[in-house]
Amino acid sequence: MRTMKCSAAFLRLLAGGVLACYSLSLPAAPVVLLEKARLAPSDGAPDGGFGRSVAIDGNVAVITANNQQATHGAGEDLLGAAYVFERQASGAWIQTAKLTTGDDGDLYGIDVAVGGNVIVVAAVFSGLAHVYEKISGSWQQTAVLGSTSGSGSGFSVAIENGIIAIGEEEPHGAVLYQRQATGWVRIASYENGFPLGDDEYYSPRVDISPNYAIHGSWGFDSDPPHLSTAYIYKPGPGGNWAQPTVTALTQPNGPPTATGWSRQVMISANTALIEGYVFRPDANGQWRFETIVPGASQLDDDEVTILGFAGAYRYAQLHRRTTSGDAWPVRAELAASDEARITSMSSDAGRALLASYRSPTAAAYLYEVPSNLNRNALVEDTFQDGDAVGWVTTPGSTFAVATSGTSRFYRQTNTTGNAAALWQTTPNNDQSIQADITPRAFDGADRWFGLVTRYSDANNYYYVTARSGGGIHLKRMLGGTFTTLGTAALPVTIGATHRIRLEAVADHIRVLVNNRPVIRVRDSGIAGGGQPGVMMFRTQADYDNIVVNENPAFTAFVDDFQLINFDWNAVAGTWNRVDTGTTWVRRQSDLTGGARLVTIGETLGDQIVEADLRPTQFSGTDRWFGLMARYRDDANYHYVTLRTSGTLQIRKLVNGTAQTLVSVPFTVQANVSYRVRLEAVGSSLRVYVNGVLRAEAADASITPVASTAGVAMYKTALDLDNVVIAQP
Ligand SMILES: [Ca+2]
Ligand SMILES: [Ca+2]
Repeated sequence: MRTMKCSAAFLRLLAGGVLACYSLSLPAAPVVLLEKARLAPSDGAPDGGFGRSVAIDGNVAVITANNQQATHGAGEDLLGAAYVFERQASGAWIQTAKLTTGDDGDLYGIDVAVGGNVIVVAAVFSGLAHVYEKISGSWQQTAVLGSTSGSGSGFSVAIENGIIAIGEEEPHGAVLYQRQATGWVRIASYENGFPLGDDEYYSPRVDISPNYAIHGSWGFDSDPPHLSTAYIYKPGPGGNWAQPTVTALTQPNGPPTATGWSRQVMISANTALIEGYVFRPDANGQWRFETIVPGASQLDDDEVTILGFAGAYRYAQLHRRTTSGDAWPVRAELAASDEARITSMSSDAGRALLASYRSPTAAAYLYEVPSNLNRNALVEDTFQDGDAVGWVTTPGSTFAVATSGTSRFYRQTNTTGNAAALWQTTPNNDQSIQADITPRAFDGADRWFGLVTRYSDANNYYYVTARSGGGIHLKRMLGGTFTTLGTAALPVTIGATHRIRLEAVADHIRVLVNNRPVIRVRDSGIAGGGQPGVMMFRTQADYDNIVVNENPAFTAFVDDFQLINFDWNAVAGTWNRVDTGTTWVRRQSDLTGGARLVTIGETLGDQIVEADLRPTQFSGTDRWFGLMARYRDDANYHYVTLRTSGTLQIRKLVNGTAQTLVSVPFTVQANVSYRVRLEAVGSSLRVYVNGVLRAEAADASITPVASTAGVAMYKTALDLDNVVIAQP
């Protein structure tokens, strides 16, 4: 019997301890997507800053590059550029142009917009918006707008339906241009809000839809304050943009904010998104606040899709408006296959474009959003039930469930050749399998243990091998001939547990070690079919905690505290960023009570939480420190405690009431760093310290939806470092 997680359903414990799925209560978890295409500039973006701004419309994607070496005009920035990619009939995205002004210092590319055959690139230091049109198959500059008062100041640009909107600093507002026979003609100039002296915000953000234009006004904290306001313009009779009806919106719930609200504004047909606040006009045309979408950044033209930041920018969330229209749940999680930190995003017509301005490797990531956004169920086998139901072994294999202490696992002891066990159910073409693998003996040199996906027969499958002499290789067996697709370094030690994952998701074939990708290739040699499983060659090995699912794993959150960013919520305690002399850490120094630090940004599935925890001082006896997972709120989460009383405990807090699920002996000392990993996968909870499984428990009382994670302690001072939160 295996434990099941019912992602698309409601997990319920029946009499007799049987887990069952009900498909009534909970919506399905969102699908996890890796990029369909990786868009890399043909010249590698030599001046850096690729991904500063992105825009996608139809088959055209534009990614700007600008390194902005010195900000605010205090020095020179490097040459900006806009790279144009177009989708070919084959489905491939090809770079078709690199646009540039040739001037270094105009901050060309701070913003970009594309609509049909028109691209607009903003250059705020020169106060200009450069307009390009695709003429006879090539992108040509057809106008340079701005530079005089009231003509646009090149900070924010938008285009829709043949009308360009440009933010204007002085007078404060927006300027509209329309393509006419003679060229781009200014048709409206809107002046509203408070012009800001601070050159960090040269002019308001703008956007335009076929029936509305919008700009935001930052506001000013004076007496009386100039409130942050978003101005919406509806063209007058005959579509006259020069004589609009104006609506001014301030922050709707609670006292309006003086500064900062309406910094980010977007409008699409009859929906406006202002700093994550969604507005729509009612039957009388009055704009009404509807709801808040946390982290929201980009509103799609379809009016039902919002892209937002999540997990300290390690992935993006795609929200879809429900058919009843009253909510915007997350329906997809978009991650880059190489864990890039996401800094900019755009979406259109079922595609999303993400980029990482901060990435050392210049790339943008193009996603095709499928029609089915439901994540399929994850299956896990811990072998704690003592059987191996669900596994089919290949001839020449000798598998049996074995026991050591309280742990049960799947042991293979035959060393005459290849040995394998396959997961019996027929999964989707997308297959991921991860396991804790402990080699026990190699029969000779150059032996290996690993995992398989898309295993149709002994001659056709993907596999990963951890080699007896060290190293890990990703291979493909096709028609009986093997090919090595990629390699990475890996210490391989008899008796040590190796956490390895192999994924075949679309043509992304990846190997993860310790929940981080180490080998990534695109390969379509084996497009689908077959089974996932475990495999080894003339090696005795133990397999445990096997997870089989169809989605790629992704790293939702990483923090080594080297950057000053604080993507956390300090729930309790005194937290400071401290330089220890060798690295930056986040230090908790309050010894008077509990201290908790949780991440900003929720994940929607299972969690693997890992960190270096170094206690420096305990006040009193039976003090503790540890990690939290599935943190729903400060009264509901799972956690592990490493205690000065000599135990390690997995606990849960449900409606404020704590309960110990398992307690094992474990000794902690001050000023020793512990690499602690807490896993909450399906109904399983596991704790590893320094890579060794120390305790496990089963609990299904906190369902894995919309939760954060973090660090907790009680009357303990501690240095925190190298936090990683992954979703398997
Ligand atoms: Ca086990
Ligand atoms: Ca650090």
